[in-house]
Amino acid sequence: MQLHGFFRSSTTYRLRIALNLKGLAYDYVPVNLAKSEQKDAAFTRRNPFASVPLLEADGRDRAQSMALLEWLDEAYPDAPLLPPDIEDRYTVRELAYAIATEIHAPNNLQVLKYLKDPLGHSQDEVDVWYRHWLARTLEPVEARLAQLASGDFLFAAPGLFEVVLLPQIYNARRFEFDLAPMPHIERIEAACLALPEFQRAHPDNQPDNPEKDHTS
Ligand SMILES: N[C@@H](CCC(=O)N[C@@H](CS)C(=O)NCC(=O)O)C(=O)O
Repeated sequence: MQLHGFFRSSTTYRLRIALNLKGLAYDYVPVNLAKSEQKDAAFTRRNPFASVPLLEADGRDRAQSMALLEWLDEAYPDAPLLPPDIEDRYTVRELAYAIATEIHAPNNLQVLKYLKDPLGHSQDEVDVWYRHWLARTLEPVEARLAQLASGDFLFAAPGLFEVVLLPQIYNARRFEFDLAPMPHIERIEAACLALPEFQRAHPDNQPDNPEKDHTS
């Protein structure tokens, strides 16, 4: 398998965690979003959405991270990303898709760029926008977790929810979003970051991160 992605892309980060949790080996092919390589013709021929991640698997190019995560779970059912009970699967999807569609969608790179040019907003205004959409959905996610979760993860093992949550929390910290009032989210974050599958997937540990210590 080949995963085409960018170290800081939260949607690529989702795929790295899921592949690690499932124990699936992959080659990592960097696509430099800072140089707009996702818009190169050679890339858009393979992924017309001009975004990462792109996963080449079983001779087919696949895009769109949520569809990819669901496909991975069906194609490689070991270490499932969804729990066995239908109601628990519903809960995982409720929270994971809320984050994917109501935080990531308004906060993705092309939206943030559009706010600046052509709409003319300053970086400070863009940061306010970013934190607004984080709060708008992390608050109800935290409220749900207060009703449902008391352990290290939403259910017995980390799965689709944690795969989608952790990259958004990484971004929240980059944008100096205050997570202190969200103890359930912080508890799950800490438990995930203690696991090697999450550590290997972290943006700090990717070969295309310019700040990575390549001597270690
Ligand atoms: N819905 C897509 C969104 C993918 C996406 O927006 N990826 C970002 C990086 S996190 C990207 O490639 N952006 C390219 C751009 O903004 O031009 C998915 O879940 O895969």
